[in-house]
Amino acid sequence: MSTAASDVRRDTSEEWQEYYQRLGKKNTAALWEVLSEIVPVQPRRACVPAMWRYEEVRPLLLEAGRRITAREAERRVLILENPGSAGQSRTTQSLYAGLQLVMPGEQAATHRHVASALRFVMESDGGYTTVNGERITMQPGDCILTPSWTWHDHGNAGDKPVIWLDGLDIPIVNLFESSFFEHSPREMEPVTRPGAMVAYPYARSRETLEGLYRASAIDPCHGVKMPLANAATGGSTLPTIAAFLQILPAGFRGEPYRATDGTIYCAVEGHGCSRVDDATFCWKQHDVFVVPSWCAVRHQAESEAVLFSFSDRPAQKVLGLWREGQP
Ligand code: 1HN
Repeated sequence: MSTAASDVRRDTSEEWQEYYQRLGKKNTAALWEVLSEIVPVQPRRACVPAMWRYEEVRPLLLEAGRRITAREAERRVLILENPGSAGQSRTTQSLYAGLQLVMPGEQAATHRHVASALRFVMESDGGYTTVNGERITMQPGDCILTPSWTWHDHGNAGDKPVIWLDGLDIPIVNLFESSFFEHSPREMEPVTRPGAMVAYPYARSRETLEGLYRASAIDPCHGVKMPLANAATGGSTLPTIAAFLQILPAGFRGEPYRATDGTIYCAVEGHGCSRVDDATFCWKQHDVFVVPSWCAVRHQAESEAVLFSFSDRPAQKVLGLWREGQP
């Protein structure tokens, strides 16, 4: 470890302390005391690698279903909180993820907020989400977007629990202190945008991925990884969030990769293990794991496997912050 100038300059003598106190009184502070902390040589992260096993979290979510209604809760969600930043309602430094439950016959209220959302469906037979008045059916594996400030509600017309993974850019919105939220005064919002623009049915994306898999070379780190492009703009899935679907061939032994976009993964098909820095997460369908910023990840798959993932990559790219590399 190299010693930063600020480490050697730090002076605790009474004379300096008295000076620092006078600085504090005038709302000033000595940069040389904090520089290496506020501008680290490489990302210093609070978030840590973590995994949530579906078979462990699902019963807790169903228990919430017995304890509180979707109406009472506004949204009945268990936040997948990063253990490195407990109590901060975040999964990576910049993104929030949670598992949401809608019980048969339930309806979650219509509201809108500045934060953008995506939903990745785990269990649904009759679940739907409404975006700006357009009802979109939820099927397992579907990804559905709720762009910033669009009205949305959720319902379950079936007779089994509907469960999905939510991804929102809440920590980004709150970093900028630009959050607004409101309830709809109406029961249903009039249709203002075509729903096809915000829905990625799994059957369709899986077919596209399969085509790519047959036609392209296997990336040594990612297998075959495909972004879910925004149908309206051709750009990233959402302005702040990019979602991906990737296929790992049976027996895949990936090389390590790291990037500054902390990424949330959800296993869709097959099983395998991902090594994230020193942690190893062996996953199967619906398990969720997080690869924090600049942590090396290396995926391995026993059977052919499909992973869904999302990160803040487009936000970092537009700000000129994004970096990647092979450690
Ligand atoms: C929200 O509106 C949803 O609409 C899910 O399903 C999670 C977390 C925080 C704030 C709003 C939803 C949310 C949320």
